[in-house]
Amino acid sequence: MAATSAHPHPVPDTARQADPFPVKGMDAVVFAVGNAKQAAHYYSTAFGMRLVAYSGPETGNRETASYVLENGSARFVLTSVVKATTTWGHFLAEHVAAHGDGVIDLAIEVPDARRAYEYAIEHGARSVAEPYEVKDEHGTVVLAAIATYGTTRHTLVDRSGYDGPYLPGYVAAAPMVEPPAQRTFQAIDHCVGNVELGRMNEWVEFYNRVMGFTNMKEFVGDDIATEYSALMSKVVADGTLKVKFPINEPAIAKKKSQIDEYLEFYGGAGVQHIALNTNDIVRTVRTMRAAGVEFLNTPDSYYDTLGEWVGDTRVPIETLRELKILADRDEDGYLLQIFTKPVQDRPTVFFEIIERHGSMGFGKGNFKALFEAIEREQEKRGNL
Ligand code: TYF
Ligand code: FE
Repeated sequence: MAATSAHPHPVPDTARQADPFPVKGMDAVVFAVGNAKQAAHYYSTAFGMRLVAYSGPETGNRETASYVLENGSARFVLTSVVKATTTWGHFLAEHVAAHGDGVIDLAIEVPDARRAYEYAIEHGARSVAEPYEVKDEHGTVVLAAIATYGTTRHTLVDRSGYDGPYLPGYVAAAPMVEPPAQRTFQAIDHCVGNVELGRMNEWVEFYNRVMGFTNMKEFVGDDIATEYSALMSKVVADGTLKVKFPINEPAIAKKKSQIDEYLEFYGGAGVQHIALNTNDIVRTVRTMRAAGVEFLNTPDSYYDTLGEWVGDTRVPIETLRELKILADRDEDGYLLQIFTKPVQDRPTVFFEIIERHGSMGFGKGNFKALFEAIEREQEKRGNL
């Protein structure tokens, strides 16, 4: 058959226009840390990630050392300053001095970084980097960046013209240790930000306006906040739900908010937790616990009544109790989740491991048990 100029089933323009800010997913979570070499070792040995790329003095980069770790589609980049010479090196050094180890960039993969950037700027985003290209023998990547809460940014990444290990300037690297036989997790489920008192709605509206993200139905409102959570939370997501950003703010409640503790020790707004998807949370938690990862504790009383309301989760309640895994159910299905303690000395960034079976919620049924567990840790630190 002869080729025709018109595609027999053209994508209607309305469908193309429906998403003003199309995203492919999370590109990377970029951390600025004091010692990227050791952090890369921790995420390799304790989290089961695989080192895939590196940039540093040995590759001609005299200023910073960056380790790229992957697990399925989840990508972390750990960056440290070797010797600050440019604005970027000084920014990183000052960031670590002010905030401790933390997330500087929630990078989003987009089909067109120039368009995404232009849309964001037209809708009021603050520019961090105008669109630019980086090239090497593997092809070209188009990058741009906009500011979000605190000192955090969103780099917009179009890597469709690139087949190297990460970005130009990086070389492929071998794993630091043999990764676990079975993956511990395979994707980034959501990335949570803590913002200052009274500013949650402002940041929710920022994502509505700048990225066309819409609000998901799960949130922590005034009622829950005053009763026990000491925080308020709303979730924004892109139309495909691949990128989900809950935003928390402290609430004035009976106890000092865990969000205030974060803001005090981080020195402002920033990323609070990164949730990671697994298909087998029982194995993941066993593997990570055996490697020394500390998870929040959950009292036995939680498991005494869990079976009455959560129904069948395919994992015996006794296994959930043994590993302190939480479970929740809504009209769409169920989820299993667990939270690590903070992964640095400051009570700031932590992780969540989540196994979803239909539910697209965030564990509303667990908020009480979870926030009480966080408060027990806050109390041990003398911050309650
Ligand atoms: O991402 C979420 O919304 C859940 C619940 O400080 C949550 O993981 C919310 C706030 C918080 C810890 C967990
Ligand atoms: Fe979460």
